[in-house]
Amino acid sequence: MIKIYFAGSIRSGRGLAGKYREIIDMLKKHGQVFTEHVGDDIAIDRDNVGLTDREIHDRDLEWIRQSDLMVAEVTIPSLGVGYEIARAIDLQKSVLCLVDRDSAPGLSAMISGCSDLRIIEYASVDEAEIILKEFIAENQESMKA
Ligand code: 6K6
Repeated sequence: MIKIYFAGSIRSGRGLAGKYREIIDMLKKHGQVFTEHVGDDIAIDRDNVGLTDREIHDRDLEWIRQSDLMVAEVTIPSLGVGYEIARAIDLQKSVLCLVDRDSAPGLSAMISGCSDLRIIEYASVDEAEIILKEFIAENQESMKA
């Protein structure tokens, strides 16, 4: 089963948490998602209670190492998401960035200008699903090769 790291804003704003949840639910049909809590405020508190920021960082980085690919929802600019994307690229992971066409404040040039990233605008989660299915299938093919 393909292992997926989903990244989305936490301390940088939770305005799109519902979208994250829908995307995560869709990704779960295709593989194992390490970071389900990113779509769920109650789970963020439950899964991280008692953990220091160092422990959260080290655990999340280990999940990035173990993952086959990363899907990052980058509409809300987030230091944590940008950092995770950079670490995933350094670890040679495939990274797909999703941008909500209606609510994007403008992507950082360090994301939009990065040739290691695939960046896709989407208007609905149904539209994103088509793109994500292709991305997952491509990665499954290259894992077999
Ligand atoms: C609870 C309340 C506030 O923060 C927490 C617990 N924090 C985190 N728990 C799990 N993952 C985290 C946490 N903070 C950041 N991350 C990781 O960075 C997630 O995998 C997200 O993809 C990303 C969010 O970064 P920020 O800078 O928006 O918080």
